[in-house]
This record gives sequence, structure tokens and C-alpha cells, in this order.
Amino acid sequence: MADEVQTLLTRADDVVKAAPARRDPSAARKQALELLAEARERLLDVADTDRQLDLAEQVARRIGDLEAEELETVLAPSPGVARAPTHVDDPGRVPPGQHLTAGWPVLHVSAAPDIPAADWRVTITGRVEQRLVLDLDALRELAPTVERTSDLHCVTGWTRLDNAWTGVRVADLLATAGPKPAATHAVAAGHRAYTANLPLDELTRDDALLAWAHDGAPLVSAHGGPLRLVIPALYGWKSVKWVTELRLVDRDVPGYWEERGYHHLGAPWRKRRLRGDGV
Ligand SMILES: Nc1nc2c(c(=O)[nH]1)N[C@H]1C(S)=C(S)[C@@H](COP(=O)(O)O)O[C@H]1N2
Ligand SMILES: [Mo]
Repeated sequence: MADEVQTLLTRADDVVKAAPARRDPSAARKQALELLAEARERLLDVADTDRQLDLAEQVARRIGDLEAEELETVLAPSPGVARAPTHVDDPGRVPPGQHLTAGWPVLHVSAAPDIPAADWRVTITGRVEQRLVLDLDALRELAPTVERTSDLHCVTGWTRLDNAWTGVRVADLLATAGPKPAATHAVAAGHRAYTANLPLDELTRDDALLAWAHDGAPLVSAHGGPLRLVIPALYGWKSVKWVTELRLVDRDVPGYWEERGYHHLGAPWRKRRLRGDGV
């Protein structure tokens, strides 16, 4: 099984190397991503855990590289979204290895859902005293609306500064739901079958929001509207778009990218990108 994964990696590399000579390099990219997706599936059958982790990192790195390449083509601002600053006076504000983008790349693994805001529901469940099922109005009634300006850091290398988010603090929602003493983490779920794990102390920071607006305008579907999670202190993959559920759990349950070799915490300042980068 490990050999099959290795073969798929080599084939994906060959496709990428040959891409510039092809008439349609983006087709090569797609083909390489398909090979990597297949490699990712096969990974689950690799019995030797060390080997599996090593291969998972290799797959994750290549996917990250290919995603970064795609992003170069979508750096134009999303329609109606202001350009973000590409210069900072304080270089310490940008995590190591990140570059600034004026535009707002759209990054997700499957198509955006087409669900009107009026029909949106988010459920707070799992290890809570009171399970909450909220539409957007109920969400706004339950917790004060706040604005927080924060930076978004994607593990593929781009950082978008100064995003003005409007929403409710997750901490305020959890205060009503009442985490049980056993709750240590949450699994945030969103369309489509996307999940990310978060320690409760990260989820309850002051700038951790469920947000429905960006720069004062309703959040467009491509960027997670009607409702998305915003977790500025961690890599962007934790900021689940089209969020439908926060499930409190009593242990660290890996989500979509964490299962595919990315770090369980995903902390840009501490260079925690891939599993194996330390705790
Ligand atoms: N539901 C869902 N949320 C998601 C993703 C995804 O694939 N599906 N991608 C994540 C990643 S890797 C990043 S960097 C951010 C990007 O948000 P943006 O597309 O608004 O820039 O969304 C995150 N949230
Ligand atoms: Mo990302």
C-alpha cells in the first residue's frame, strides 16, 4: 500500500513537471490534484503508522503547493471587497513564511452550498448543558453583535490583513449552551462534510466569531456566507465556512485537514503546519 501511494506521488510530480510544456497547464494541475486525492485515500490503508505519517506529510505538502499556485490566479479582490494592505510597519505582525495579498483568495475543497440565509441553522451540541439550534435571527438575539478586525493566514502561504468581521462571539454562545466539565475541544462542521477541530480555549478567544458580514457587507457565499467561523489566531483551515455545527467533545478529534496530515492545532506563529511540527 505504501508503494502504491509513493507511485501516485511520483506520477503527480511528473505531471507537474511536464505542465509548463502543455497547452493547458491548469488541466495538468487538476490531474495532479486527482492523483494526490487518490494517494490520500490509499493512505488510510498504510499499516505502518510512521510510514503513513511520512507519506501524509508528502501528500499534504504537494496539495498545499498546488493550491498556492492556483491562488496566484485569484488574487484579484472578490467583487465588492476592498483591497487589503500589502505593507505593514510592524513586520512581526505577519507570521513566518507568509506573504501579503491585496485580494481575497477563495479556498475550499468542494462547491459552495446554495442555501438562503433565511433557512440557515447552526447547532451547538455535544457536551453541553443545553443544545442550541439557531437560525440567524435567534443567533443575533442570543448574543450581542460585535465587530472584530483580524488577519486571515492560509497555510498555503497567503495572509489577508484587516478583515472587519461582524458576528457573535463563540464565547457568548457557549456561555448560554454551557459546556459540560468534560468538554475540552470542539469539532466545527460545515458544508460540504468539512470539519476542523479546535481546543475550547482557542474557540472562545475574544476575536473568535460566527460571522455573517465582512467589511460591513453580507458575507458572500464564496467566502462562507451566510455564516462562517472566524478563528484568526489559527490557520485559515480552522475558519469553517458555511458552518452548521459546533460539537463539544472530550478529546481532540481530527477534522478534514488534520486527518490528511495537517497539524492538530495549526498555529501560524508557532510554525505548526503539519503533523510532526511539534505540539
Ligand atoms: N466548509 C469549508 N470551510 C473552509 C474550507 C473548506 O474547504 N470548506 N477551507 C478553509 C481554508 S483552507 C481556508 S484558508 C479558508 C479560506 O477562506 P476564504 O475562501 O474566505 O479565503 O476557509 C477555510 N474554511
Ligand atoms: Mo487554507
